[in-house]
Formats: sequence, C-alpha cells, structure tokens
Amino acid sequence: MSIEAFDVEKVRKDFPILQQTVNGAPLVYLDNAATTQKPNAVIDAISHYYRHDNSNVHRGAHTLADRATAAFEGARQKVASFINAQTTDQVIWTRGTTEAINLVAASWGRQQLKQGDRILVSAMEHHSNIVPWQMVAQACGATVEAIPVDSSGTIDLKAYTELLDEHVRLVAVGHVSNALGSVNPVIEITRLAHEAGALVLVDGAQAVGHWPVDVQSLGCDFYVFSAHKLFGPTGVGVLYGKRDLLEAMPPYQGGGEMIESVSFKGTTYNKLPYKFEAGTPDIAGVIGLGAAVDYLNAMDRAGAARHEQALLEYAQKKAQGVSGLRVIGTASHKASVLSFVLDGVHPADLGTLMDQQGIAVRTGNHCAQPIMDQYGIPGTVRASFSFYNTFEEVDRLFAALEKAKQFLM
Ligand code: 7TS
Repeated sequence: MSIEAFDVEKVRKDFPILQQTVNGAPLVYLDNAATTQKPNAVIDAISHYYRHDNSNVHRGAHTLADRATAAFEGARQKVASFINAQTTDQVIWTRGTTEAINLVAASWGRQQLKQGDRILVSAMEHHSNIVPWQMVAQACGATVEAIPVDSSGTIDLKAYTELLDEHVRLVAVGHVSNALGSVNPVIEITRLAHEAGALVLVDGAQAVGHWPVDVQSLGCDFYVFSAHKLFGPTGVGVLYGKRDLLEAMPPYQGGGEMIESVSFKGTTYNKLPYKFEAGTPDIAGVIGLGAAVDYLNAMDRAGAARHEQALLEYAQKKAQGVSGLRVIGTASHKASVLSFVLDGVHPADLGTLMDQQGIAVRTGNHCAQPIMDQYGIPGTVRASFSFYNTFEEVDRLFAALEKAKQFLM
C-alpha cells in the first residue's frame, strides 16, 4: 500500500493567521514550540460559544447553562480518549503545563515529601519542571537533583539508573525538550523509576502536538500539557493522573466547585475531577481545546508526523552547510526543533534580522537555563516546526540566515 503524501497546502488553508505578510514578506512561522497557531475550527468554536452558549457551568438550571456544561464536559471526554486515559475524570483542567506541575508539586509533594527524599529531573527541563519541585523540596526538606544529559542532548540512562534509590520519590522529565528537541525515552525512564519505587511525571508540552500520546502505554503516573501547544487556546492545560494517586491527593486550591459541602464545623471535598478545579474555569478555552482535538482526530496524523520529521531532517541537513553554525541538540531521536548558534553572533541580533524578513523564530534560553549553562551559551536561535510548515519555508529560513550573516559578520 502506498503512503499518500501529506497535503500541507490544504492544511495551511485551515490556519488564517498564516495567510499574511510580516515586514513585507509572507510570514514564515517557525515558533511552534512557544505556541502553535489555531485552525478556524478552534476559533469558530470559541466564537460560537460566546455568541450562543455562554453561561457558567455545572450550576445553572437553565438551557444555556446546560449547553455550556455539556460542551465543557464533552471536551473532557474528547481529551480523555485523545490521550487514552482510563476514565474521563482523570483529566483535570488547569491553566497550562506550568499550573499542572505546580498542582502535583503542591498537592502530592506537600503531602508526601519528607526530609531526605529526592526528586530527579533531567538537566534539560523547562524551568516549569524544575522550579515547582525546588519550591516544594525546600518546604519539605527534600532535594532536587539533575539527571545528566550528554553533549548531544541525550539523557544518560546509566547515570540515571545509578541515581535511583529508595529515597527517590518522583522523577519529572520532559517527553520532548523544548530547547533541544530531544525525544526522551519516557517508557524506559518510567519503568526504571517504578522499579525503584518512584513515581513519574511526564511533561508532554512539546509532544502532544506532534504525535498521538497514549498515557497508558507510557505507564507514567502523571502527564501534563498545554492546549496552546496543541492548536488550542492559551489559558487551558491538562493534568492526567493515575486514579488512585489523584484520589489520595489533597485539593490544590480552595473555593467553589471543589467542595461537596461547606460549614464552619468542617468542609468536605468534591469528587474527581472537580476536587482540583476551584473557581469558574476557562470554559471557552476548554471548548476550544475540544475543537482542537476534533480537528487533529480528523486529520492524517501519521502523515503530519512524517512531514514534520522530513522538515526537521531537511533543515538539519541545510544547517550542516552553513559555516560557523553549530546545532545545539543532536540527539538521535529528535522532534521538530532546530536550535543553533552562529559564531560571534548574539542570538537576539539574529532573531531581529530574521523577523525583518518575515521569519518568526525564538531566541534566548527557552526557559531552560541549566542546559544552556551546560553548553556554555546564553541561548540559541530556535526554529520549531509544525505540520503546516513547508520545505519552501525552510529554504526561506536559511536564505534569511545567509542575508543576516552578511549584515552581522
Ligand atoms: N514544559 C515545556 C517542555 C515547555 O516547552 C513549556 C513552554 C512549558 C513546560 C510551559 O508551558 P506553559 O504553557 O505552562 O507556559 N515552552 C515554551 C517555549 O519553548 N517557548 O515559549 C514557551
């Protein structure tokens, strides 16, 4: 059976923002690791909700409240099956990846961690998968230690195995590094952690937008991601957790929705998932995420993943031909990120010159300062791809780079 080519031109038509010029040139959007663009289906779902169904959820005895609640809880079902969660109420809405990690750190961490306990995070983590653990560790007398990463950006599994002992309570690791693009062996990392009696949180922020994720086959205890890196809106994210763990965890924030009954004698808490969802949620955002999941389910995801991989390989090959360019992150298994530095040029200057040519790339430390320090650099220029990018856009990236080099060197 032949594999049909992925129709990128057709897909691009779904994303209105891509049809514009920036600084006189057609926009080349290569900042997908920061946030992805939104298809019409998502924009329309949010607009439809505010035009027709806007109401608070769960509480109202009227038609709009019923509609809003049905759409909101329907999105939870969509997300649960999208990641193959065992049950729908293991999907907790948060504001994003960052809040989901803070929730686990504050709830599970404060309940469970004690003096002498250890938390392991990889040396290439985003700050949001380091700092919440440092905060809770400091409060509980635990420590946070880095799992070594080699010069290619690959986790050193031998060193990781040696770090594991009975004091390690949790291993927190990114599925894909936002700074380097490394795809981490999270199944193996989870298996080893479980053998040592530790739990595993996988930060899926940079994975969910690139291929189907199945939390049951990964085996991890917690999986977190943001809607806005999955073609959905900002302000919404997901915490998936194993049911027994979520059941045993205390609430994160107090307020409406998360209670069963309140009195001055004592308050009892709601069941999952509401126990962790105090206050009025981002209803439109959740509905937008549901629409993003529908959009992805209707597309050729295997074709999209192959297309992205081909773009990355094409870009990496072109990068080899640029004198003075050093790719940061050369792991054998990578996804959608080309990070690089250019001899004698500050990444921020390069970013500005690229923008003047309509190319959107990100520069800086990508909220991953420890791994930048390990490479001895302040930051990189990062081009990050999605399925709506084209080979022609990669050509334009490198043409713009050559032009910028002439200007700067
Ligand atoms: N984890 C990873 C791996 C990320 O890439 C990001 C955001 C986060 C966590 C935090 O997600 P948030 O939605 O809660 O902010 N990464 C990036 C980036 O690479 N450029 O801008 C944001």
